[in-house]
Amino acid sequence: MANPSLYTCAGSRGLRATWAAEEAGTDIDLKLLPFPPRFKAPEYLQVNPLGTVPMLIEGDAEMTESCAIAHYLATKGNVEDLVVTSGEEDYPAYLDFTYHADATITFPQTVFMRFSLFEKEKGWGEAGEAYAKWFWKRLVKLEQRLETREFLCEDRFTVADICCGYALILAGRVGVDEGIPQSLKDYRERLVSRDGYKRAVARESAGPVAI
Ligand SMILES: N[C@@H](CCC(=O)N[C@@H](CS)C(=O)NCC(=O)O)C(=O)O
Repeated sequence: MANPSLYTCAGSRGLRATWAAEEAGTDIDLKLLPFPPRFKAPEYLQVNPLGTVPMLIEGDAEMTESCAIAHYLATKGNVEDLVVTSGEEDYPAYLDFTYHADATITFPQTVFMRFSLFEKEKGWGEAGEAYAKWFWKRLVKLEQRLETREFLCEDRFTVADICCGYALILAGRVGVDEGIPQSLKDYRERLVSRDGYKRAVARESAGPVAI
């Protein structure tokens, strides 16, 4: 069977997927698009009517959620312990943090980005700042979990770290770092120092940048 195709924009939430593939040693065909693809590569709407990235296609399978794609690609490689399975103690926490990453943490960040960066000429800057504050408040769960741990689950690096870690990485890139506790900045440092992360960034840097 052909490699899965991953459509993404460099630095976007698709980095979760590229990173998971690199950590797992999963072969993918990386298809880099300019951001935002709905305007700069409108033909992409034929592939994904949502216009969002990332999107993974493998045979008849189509996926458009970055955290689900990261989990999927992590299970297709040659590294066994990147996901937590149902027999393990931290399985509920693994699922929870993997979903938490986009639904609860990245969501207010993206509203900040829209209001304060992409469409600031509309006068929405103040609302954007409020979303940045909301994002910082929502980091409390990660902060408490990592008080006694190096990684989120099972004392090892997993896709839950990739998914939540990406939100912290994005925060640094878009200028909402000031409300991030030092312990989470240290955690982020541990994540970005991984070879798998560096390889993923290098691979994506061959294409257009998302933010
Ligand atoms: N929940 C989805 C969100 C996907 C999403 O909104 N991606 C952004 C980029 S990070 C996007 O494609 N924005 C451009 C647009 O909506 O036109 C995920 O985690 O993959």
